[in-house]
Amino acid sequence: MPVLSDKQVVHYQDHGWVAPVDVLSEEEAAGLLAALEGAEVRYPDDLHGGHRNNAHLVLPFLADLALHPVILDCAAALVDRPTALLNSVLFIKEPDSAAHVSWHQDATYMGVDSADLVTAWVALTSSTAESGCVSVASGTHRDGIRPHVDQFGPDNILTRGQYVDGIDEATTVDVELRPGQMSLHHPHLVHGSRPNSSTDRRVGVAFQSYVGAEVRPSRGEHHVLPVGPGPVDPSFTVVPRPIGECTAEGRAVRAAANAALSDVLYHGSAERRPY
Ligand SMILES: O=C(O)CCC(=O)C(=O)O
Repeated sequence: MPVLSDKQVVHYQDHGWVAPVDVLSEEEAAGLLAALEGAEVRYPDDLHGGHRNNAHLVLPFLADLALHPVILDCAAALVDRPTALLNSVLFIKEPDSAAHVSWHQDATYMGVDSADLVTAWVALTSSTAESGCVSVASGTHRDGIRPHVDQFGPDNILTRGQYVDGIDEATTVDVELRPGQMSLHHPHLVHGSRPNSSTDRRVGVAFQSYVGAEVRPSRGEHHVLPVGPGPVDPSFTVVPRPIGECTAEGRAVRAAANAALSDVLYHGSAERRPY
């Protein structure tokens, strides 16, 4: 039986997002959080806020999560024959921190020619209104890409600090998740998140995004992880799953993927951040 019910698929189509979806038990999520926090201690240069992209290329347990059958089953219900994962982002907000994400649409700078993609945002801690969970402007995926302004704010943890004006905050929905649950969102959905005013870390992994079989790069190189069963189009560069934590090979694969991603995300920008 598919993981997502027909009602959930219709909710996604109508609203541009669906949640919560159970991926891991709370115990499994706590195990992955401990594994991630252990890796942050062992490999501080590889895993920090300025180096948050594509950690699944150096951490086998994150690659396993990217290929979790529940996530892939949901992706297959929402896009046409998903073949690959473009990127992942560790969205970590420290306790009582000003870090936030401005209102934006993912597809704006992703450098692919289609919106047949879906992002899976998996909570490894609880993610609540107090801790700055993802908030969504429901239904905004229907109106195409809106103009974005880059602001590069110091506490804005989005790449260019890009934002869409005119979102009525009163109408947005806080997508609260318990550890191990995920939300799924459409690449045209306007979303963002507020600061973490709780006393705990808020840790989420965004698998951004699973692409349908007909999606192609429109700009730059894309280093992708195959998610099968169909072939990945040769216009994408296929990368391997890591075989150990932060190996020399894994680091090289990630560095190349992140350099290519930076060229895509910062296209046309005078400024670049390290992520
Ligand atoms: O984790 C957050 O606060 C924002 C996540 C986000 O913007 C995304 O997954 O596209």
